[in-house]
Amino acid sequence: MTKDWKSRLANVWSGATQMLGQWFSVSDEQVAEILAKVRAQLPTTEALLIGKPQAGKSSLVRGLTGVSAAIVGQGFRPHTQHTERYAYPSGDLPLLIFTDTVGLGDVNQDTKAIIQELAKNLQPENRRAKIIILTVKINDFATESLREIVKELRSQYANIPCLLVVTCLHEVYPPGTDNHPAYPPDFETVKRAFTAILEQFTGLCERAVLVDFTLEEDGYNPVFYGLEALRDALAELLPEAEARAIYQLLDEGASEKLGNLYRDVGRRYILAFAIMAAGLAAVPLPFTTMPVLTALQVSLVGLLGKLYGQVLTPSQAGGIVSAIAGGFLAQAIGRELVKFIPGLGSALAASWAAAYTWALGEGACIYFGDLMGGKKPDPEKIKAAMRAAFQEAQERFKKLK
Ligand SMILES: Nc1nc2c(ncn2[C@@H]2O[C@H](COP(=O)(O)OP(=O)(O)OP(=O)(O)O)[C@@H](O)[C@H]2O)c(=O)[nH]1
Ligand SMILES: [Mg+2]
Repeated sequence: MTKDWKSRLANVWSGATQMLGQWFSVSDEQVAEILAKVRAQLPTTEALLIGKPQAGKSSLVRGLTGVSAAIVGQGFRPHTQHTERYAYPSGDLPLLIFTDTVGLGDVNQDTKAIIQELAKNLQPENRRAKIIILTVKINDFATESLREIVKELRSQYANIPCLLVVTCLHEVYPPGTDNHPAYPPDFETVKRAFTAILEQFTGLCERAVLVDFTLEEDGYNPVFYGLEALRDALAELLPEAEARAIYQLLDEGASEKLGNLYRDVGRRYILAFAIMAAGLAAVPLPFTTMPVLTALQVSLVGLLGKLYGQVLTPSQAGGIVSAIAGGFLAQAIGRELVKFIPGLGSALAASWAAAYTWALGEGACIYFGDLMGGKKPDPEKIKAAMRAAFQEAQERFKKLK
């Protein structure tokens, strides 16, 4: 009896490890195909950033993604005359797409051409949630051409919401103020300027928020003052799924400051992928979850590799996924075996998929970090780090359903 039970378990086990082999060996075409399907289901937000030069558009991208606009979505789309597009975390699997207006001067430039190009980005050719984010400095009242652009866009696309983000608050703080007050700031100077700007944009925006997104070296605390208000305003204007994704992306755990620049940026990407993994585990797809998860992770590892200066094809990335995940996974699933094997148990729990993706990303960062430092990656060190990351992440992602 016991023997029988044991041999059955052994069979299940060997079946599972065989399946593991299959899951990890996805061809480049399969990865591309799966990612295309996943992409179509992602709660992606397209944010159209409109504002004068130096108004703080790129800083908004940094606040929302934790990475600079220069790093977000490198090479996502060729430059056009007036707009540039960035995708986060990647062009393959974007959760946020920013369209940045460039060259929107104070002087009445070719406003018509700019409007035309912006309007192209708002066309409903996909089911992505869209929002216009209008960025204005708190001490800038020369906003005629901005208003003209917004008015025109809104008359063409009445159902796309517009959020007014008023930046650079500390520039109008009373003299002698060397840090932010509790949010929202109730300085008379700020209130007066804000009211004046609101008046200018009456009827053009659904909501307005005050922010001050400084640089670390400016010495202001917090660096992203008003980020929660911005998040809440965005969430309120977006459909539910997209709003939830933004909340998760700005989860306080991820914005902790980290010493290591690569790891810090890497974790931003890992978080985004963990969130996608959770979403996919929860949403029934027309195919089993595990290959999708693998494709997602192959894509994540490819992206992290790029960050560390390694260009990888999907199959090379897949090789790394299986190399660093293999041993870890066999251990981690020991307990959850039944749940884990498609057909035997329920779909992967969302928090499990997220935690596993997170741990894998952490492992990959160590792997690439070692390579970059000219060291041979140490499998034991990677496995130990993944175990720790997995446990911590499971706790953290418990609330993802
Ligand atoms: N104090 C403060 N500085 C800001 C804020 N937003 C942006 N800045 C600073 O203003 C400068 C321009 O900000 P960016 O975010 O690059 O502005 P931008 O609109 O992307 O500028 P262009 O890309 O040149 O059009 C940078 O030095 C930022 O650090 C803000 O809210 N508060
Ligand atoms: Mg910019």
